[in-house]
Amino acid sequence: MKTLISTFKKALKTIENSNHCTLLSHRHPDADTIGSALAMQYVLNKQYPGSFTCVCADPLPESLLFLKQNHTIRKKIPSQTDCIIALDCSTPEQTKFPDVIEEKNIPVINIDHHTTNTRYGNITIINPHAASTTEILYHLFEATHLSYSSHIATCLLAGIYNDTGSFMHSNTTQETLKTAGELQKKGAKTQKIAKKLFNTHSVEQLRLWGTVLSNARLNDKGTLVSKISTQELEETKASSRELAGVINYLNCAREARMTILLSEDIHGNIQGSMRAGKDDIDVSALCEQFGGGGHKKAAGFTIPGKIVAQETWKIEPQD
Ligand SMILES: [Mn+2]
Repeated sequence: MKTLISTFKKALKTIENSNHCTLLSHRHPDADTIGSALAMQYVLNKQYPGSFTCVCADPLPESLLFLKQNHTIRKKIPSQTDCIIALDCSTPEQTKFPDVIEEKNIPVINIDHHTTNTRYGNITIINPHAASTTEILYHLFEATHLSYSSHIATCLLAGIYNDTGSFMHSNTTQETLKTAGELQKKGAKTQKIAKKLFNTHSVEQLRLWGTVLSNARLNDKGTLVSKISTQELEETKASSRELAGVINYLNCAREARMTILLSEDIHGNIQGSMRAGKDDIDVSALCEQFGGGGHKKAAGFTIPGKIVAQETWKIEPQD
């Protein structure tokens, strides 16, 4: 953490010398990437004279609209940008603006907690032991005495809640729980986060999850695989974004060593999500074989193609 703090101080110097910083979140935004961007925007706005814009290429899901100032998030990088801060984005592609990041004309600050982060950018602040990017930010803000209000504490805690699955995933460390306690002390709205992030489902979404759960098949290696085709998705009238979260239910299966969810998207790609049910499985290594990545216990990939059913036949001998 010590080196990260001194790197952060260097980053603050770069930010101080910029007129217009863009704070980038990853595509298919979650509470960690958005919570991080909004918190950074607030803190920097208070401290530095330049202007700060949050940018996310994809629209926010309804569950994140309780985070204050979310209406200030733009879809495109402003042309006058002279500094980029990427938050919770393991690769430049994750931002949907890889060209801007790789042009190398402007400084890029990369703050993240993914083990698979490719360390792009001029300044990298990466801690794979942190449960969320917001957990890293909490420590950076504390160390540099950057103060913030209770609604920013809510943004930071929302990131932790999201990435630990309400403190149920194995990335929940002593440090994570301590940080969550500190954020609650600073006025973070714990109940609101739990309700907005986890207990808001449409009927269509429940129907979609029902289809995913009933499509689940367990193979003889202990892998639970489910799928959803574009046609099945249409039948439920839910949006593909509403798939988020269902894999954690699949991964509840007692028999499953690992879980895979395959879903077709409208661009002719298959989105794959994997979760490890047991400690000895590294799903990020598996997803990397398909050009994806993520964490040891939760990872994903995208490949062009369609899902096809495979049938096998066998003879059942009669006595
Ligand atoms: Mn994250």
